[in-house]
Amino acid sequence: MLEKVLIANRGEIALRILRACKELRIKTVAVHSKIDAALKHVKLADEAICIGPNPSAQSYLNIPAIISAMEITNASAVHPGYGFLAESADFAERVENSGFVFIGPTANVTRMMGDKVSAIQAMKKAGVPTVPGSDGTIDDDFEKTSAIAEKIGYPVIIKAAAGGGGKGMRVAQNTAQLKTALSLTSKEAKQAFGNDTLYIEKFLNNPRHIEVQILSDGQGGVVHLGDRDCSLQRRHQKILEEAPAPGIPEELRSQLHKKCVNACVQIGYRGAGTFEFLYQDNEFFFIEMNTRIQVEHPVSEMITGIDLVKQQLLIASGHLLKLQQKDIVFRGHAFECRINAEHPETFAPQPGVIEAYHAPGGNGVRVDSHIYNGYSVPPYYDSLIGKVITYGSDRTSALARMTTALDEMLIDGIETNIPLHADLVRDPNFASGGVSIHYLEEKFLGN
Ligand code: MV4
Repeated sequence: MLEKVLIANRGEIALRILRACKELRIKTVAVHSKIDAALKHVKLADEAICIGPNPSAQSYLNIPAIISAMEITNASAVHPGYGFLAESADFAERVENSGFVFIGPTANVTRMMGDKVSAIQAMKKAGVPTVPGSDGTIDDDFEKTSAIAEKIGYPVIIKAAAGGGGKGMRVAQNTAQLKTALSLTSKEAKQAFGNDTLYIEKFLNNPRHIEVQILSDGQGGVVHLGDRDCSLQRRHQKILEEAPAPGIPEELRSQLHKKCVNACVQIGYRGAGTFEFLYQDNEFFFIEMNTRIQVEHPVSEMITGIDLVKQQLLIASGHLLKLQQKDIVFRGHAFECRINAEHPETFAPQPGVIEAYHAPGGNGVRVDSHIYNGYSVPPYYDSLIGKVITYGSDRTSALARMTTALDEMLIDGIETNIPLHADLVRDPNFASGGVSIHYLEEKFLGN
């Protein structure tokens, strides 16, 4: 077993990782920015080191500072959580070259998935269904690109190979739009990622966002933990997730899960990972793979009883997966509401002191949060301050529990998006299940 893990993150996920380490009797090192000295996991960790000033670029993204902290504390491994350095192949490489374990896939696999074009090509080769598209990158020969777009059929979407998560994409309805879209997206990609490589896909106008969770030991053992529906989002920020994805024919789902498992064997995937798909007209289309633990992982934990972070630690320790697919039983339904320190209507971030906090509870209610009475939400980082997760034997009872939990939760001193969630869980369209990625934004236009 790993002896000592450095947690290269903050907030609720740092606390989540700390808890998993404690259960496995692994020693912990917290690293934090100046303002984050009062974080709950910092106080609970065996050791804590301040790695820099408040801006992430100088602390949570500061690779030399993190590696120095590993050397000073004699940590054996680093858990990157999500965000920050979680999907940095350069970070993974420098960790491993310094003789430490990176809790995640190999740097090469992370690099391959970071380039969306190579990710799609690997998946296509492994038998995972992809979006009809340019089948590789496009060059600056407009006639050639235009012919590709005609063949795919308009509308098409132009995407940056280095993009993902919504940055660097543009839709074109016809040849004229294609020309402008190409030059704008290329400039944007160069600016944002230092890489202007582009590719084209058929644009799906009203899909759902469904993802498949896998665990792979990198030694041939792979299982899936089913799917999640993450369609409720605003400006590429997920708001509310659930597992399993409702209303999908069972045969389609199980075929997809198997394809993801096979792909993990083929690419030599190691760790927890997520295959992201768009789902429209009863078809799945792979778009990206996430090589990290995700914010919404608890909904998959709730319906399988598997602790994904503990599994990550076991895999990183070199253990073969003890889990076999036949032993994973899917039971019930789970929802997760992301609680953000932001104004419920304007979405403006709301840093400040939490004057009072009452967490919800009861049967089937889980709260993953680092906040406490008197905690001050700093203005420097993501506005996520916690997650409310509810479980029920079916979708209706899990949703009823979420409604009760949200009504019970109290956060005073700052505005949060709890009222938004309280409204959403009562939305009849959401209650019937299977709304598209555009639903939330459209609902707000109507308000
Ligand atoms: C698409 C698409 C429609 N058609 N690709 C947005 C983020 C990136 N992960 C991929 N994205 C999309 N790709 C094709 N071919 C629509 C989106 C999209 C989206 C996808 C998932 C979740 C939310 C979204 C919001 C807007 C657009």
